[in-house]
Amino acid sequence: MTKLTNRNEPLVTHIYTADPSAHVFEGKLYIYPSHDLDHVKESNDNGDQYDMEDYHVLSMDGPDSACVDHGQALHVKDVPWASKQMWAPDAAFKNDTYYLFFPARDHDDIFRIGVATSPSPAGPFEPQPEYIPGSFSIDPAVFVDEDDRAYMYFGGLWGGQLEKWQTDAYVAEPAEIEPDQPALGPRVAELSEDMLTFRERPVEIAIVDEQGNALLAGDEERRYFEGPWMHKYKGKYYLSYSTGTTHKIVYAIGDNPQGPFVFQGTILTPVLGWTTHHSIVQFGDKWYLFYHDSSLSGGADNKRSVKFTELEYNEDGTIRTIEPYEG
Ligand code: FUB
Repeated sequence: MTKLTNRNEPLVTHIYTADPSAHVFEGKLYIYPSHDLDHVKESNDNGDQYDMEDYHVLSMDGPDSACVDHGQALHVKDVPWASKQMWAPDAAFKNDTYYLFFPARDHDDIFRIGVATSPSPAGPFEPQPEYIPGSFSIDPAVFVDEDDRAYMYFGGLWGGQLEKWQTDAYVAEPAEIEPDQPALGPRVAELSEDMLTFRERPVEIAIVDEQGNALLAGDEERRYFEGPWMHKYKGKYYLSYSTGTTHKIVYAIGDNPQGPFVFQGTILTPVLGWTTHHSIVQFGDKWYLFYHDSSLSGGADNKRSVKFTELEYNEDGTIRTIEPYEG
């Protein structure tokens, strides 16, 4: 008998999965995770332990159904511009085509973002020969708005190299950002109609407090670290992300897909394992948080498993904080 997928339990246990980007395509839930490998690597702040090589696509008929692994959808050896580290991907549908967006290090060891296409949400995906011109860093999240305009959000500190892109040029050894300086924000760029290039140069997103002041680099409970996600609820734009060093998923709300966004609070308290990474999706009249933790591997940071749980809003549009190991 096929095993149903329980809330707050790994979607699959035959492979390690992480960084889930969930979407409803063709009436089903499709999940685009990283595929963590069961190997031992040197662990450091550069993220060398996250040495992934390929992607698998998962799907569920609905939140109460079994999870299916559709097998390998793309391998780094088939991407001419990429050398290693296939990190958190996302997918989008437009022009009757499914697009898989993914970061990887290029042959100069610089993270770039590529795109691959398929007629099916399950893949396999055919990569473009070059990375998206002007792309850099990690964790692409692509949001297609109701007017059909598509935006890519991206960027990650430390191993994700965002500090090295404070100007339009890559700087291998950038100056330290002091705690009382404004934090680096994620980047956003509108995508071209064919979804294969940026329509414009990426711009930095402003995340501010209730007084309109930029969050500071030393404000590690609230400032952006990596893993952006965009969703829309009752006409407002919700930018959610990981705080990295304080291990939370938090969010900010804006009136425009490119910001500014006003910080609101915590969606998910820390999970087992250093990283935390999520997505938010509506299925029917309910909303779900997809996330990962390292429980299946007994706490190995680079051997994670994707899980999901329901996400609820308060009357005023704020999100109720989720404690992953309660109830
Ligand atoms: O999976 C590799 C990296 O870990 C992702 O790109 C980050 O968001 C973090 O989850």
